[in-house]
Amino acid sequence: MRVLFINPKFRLPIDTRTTPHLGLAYLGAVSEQRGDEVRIYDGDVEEQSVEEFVREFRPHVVGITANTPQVMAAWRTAAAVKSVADVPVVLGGPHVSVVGDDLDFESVRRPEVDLVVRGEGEAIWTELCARLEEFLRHQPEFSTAALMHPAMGVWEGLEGIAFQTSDGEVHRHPDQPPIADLDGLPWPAYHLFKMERYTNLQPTVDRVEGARSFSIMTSRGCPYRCSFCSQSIMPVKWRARSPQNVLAEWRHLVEDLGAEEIGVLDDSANIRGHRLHELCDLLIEHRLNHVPWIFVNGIRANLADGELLAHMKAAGLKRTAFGVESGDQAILDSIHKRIDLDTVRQAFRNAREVGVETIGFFILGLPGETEETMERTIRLAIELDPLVANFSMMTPFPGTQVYEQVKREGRLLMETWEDYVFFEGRARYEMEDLTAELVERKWREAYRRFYLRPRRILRTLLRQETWRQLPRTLRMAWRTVMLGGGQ
Ligand code: B12
Ligand code: SF4
Repeated sequence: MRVLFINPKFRLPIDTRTTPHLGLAYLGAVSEQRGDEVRIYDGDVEEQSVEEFVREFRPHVVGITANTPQVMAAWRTAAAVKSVADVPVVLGGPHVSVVGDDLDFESVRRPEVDLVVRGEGEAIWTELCARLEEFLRHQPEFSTAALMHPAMGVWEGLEGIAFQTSDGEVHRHPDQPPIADLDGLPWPAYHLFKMERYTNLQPTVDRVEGARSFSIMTSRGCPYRCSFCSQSIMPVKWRARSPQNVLAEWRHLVEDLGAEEIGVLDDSANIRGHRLHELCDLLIEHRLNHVPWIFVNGIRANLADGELLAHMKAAGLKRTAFGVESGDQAILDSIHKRIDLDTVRQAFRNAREVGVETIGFFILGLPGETEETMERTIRLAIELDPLVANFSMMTPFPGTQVYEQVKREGRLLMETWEDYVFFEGRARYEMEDLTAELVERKWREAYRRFYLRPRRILRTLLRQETWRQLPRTLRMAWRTVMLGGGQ
């Protein structure tokens, strides 16, 4: 079959990186394993219109990914696809996987969407395509209406999907269990992407032009349940690939694809230290440690001891993020971060001692915050002094505990799903004494106070990258001074 996957275009705040969509890269790989002819249309880098692309490729099925701020673009894209071809359109990704708020039904009720896949997509996609192929074999004159006719029963028993049959009934099948054997998955199909069109991992601090950056995921899921974190895709069960399996893909990225930097996208890569120690041994033994890698989304600070960080540094780790979130212990406890501030401080010290650069993620405006608690967060950021401090305003994503709390006790300030982004300088909810004005003021202050310290400015000026990409540096400086948001 001809299979098309789409990452809908989404207006990104300036200087955010663009990377190939790892989820679609996995789905592309399993589809190719089935023998499908696969194309990926990434709206962030594509020049052709979706309509033109569909007209030329004539897919048998279209799969579109959507996180929350992207979902409306996904619907518009689905409508564009349908305007040129009668082809089944399937939506997947974090937004449509939130069943608590019926967000799967929200999408399948739209005429331009036929099915929704919830959770990890690889196994479901394979089965879905097999059923569609079987249907097509017996229907030389394809119509989506026939495919979705209740009497056809094409989707019977397929777990993890929701759909609307052509009689208007919506159906939700039970979840399918998380993929148990991650080593059994194929490697992401990067050859389906126009790699030269993407940025590097962290364009705000590293070289941009000509970098060959790839992502890898060595584990899925997270055993923690922070109240603000959207976990609709990756279930509570943390599953890891074996070090040997990760090594094989790592080698492929470096030796076959020429990776110059690797972003490790795991939610919590360091749940089991010995797994990482073993991986580091392998990277060193196979001389892959010359290619720098970065934990872009953060590792758990309570599991980042000096020995592990030193070993990872020797294996090529250049930088790691930590989700610090708050400088106030009571707030940290209330969001179930399950960490204390001294442990966070120790993790940053450990990283500094072994020469691993750090990124700190901080959130302002968590439920229960006051001017004082946010002040503590800003002070902690300055004390920890990571290479990059990222301050976001608390954005309650559907399916999270904070979302439920704000719906009960506060007021969401977002009008459409497109507003669910947290780097735009706008507070996203109000609750009791926590006003938008207060959070926005503290957020602007956080950026100014962190980045406009003389010591910090000096450090920036001493970095080669600052001068190598002067226009970008000046743009960032302007944003930091005028708006507050630099990264
Ligand atoms: C890397 C990353 C980014 C990168 C790249 C995003 C990308 N396009 O991949 C960047 C930095 C750009 C980014 C930005 C944002 N991100 Co982000 N990101 C991630 C992260 C850490 C990893 C994504 C990943 O590669 N996952 C691994 C792959 C295998 O999973 P996947 O992409 O979800 O795909 C699987 C399934 O979802 C499903 N699937 C997905 N699409 C489809 C389509 C079909 C047809 C089917 C059948 C199945 C299917 O099958 C795939 C394979 O199993 C996730 C956390 C996480 N654990 O996933 C957050 C995450 C996706 N991001 C999140 C958020 C909030 C954002 C931002 C909105 C933040 C902001 N700035 O305000 C922006 C949105 C910008 C945008 N344009 O969309 C949330 C999404 C929550 C939600 N309800 O939407 C997540 C879940 C983090 C979290 N726990 O809160 N992000
Ligand atoms: S914020 Fe990090 S530790 Fe907390 S649940 Fe999300 S991924 Fe896990």
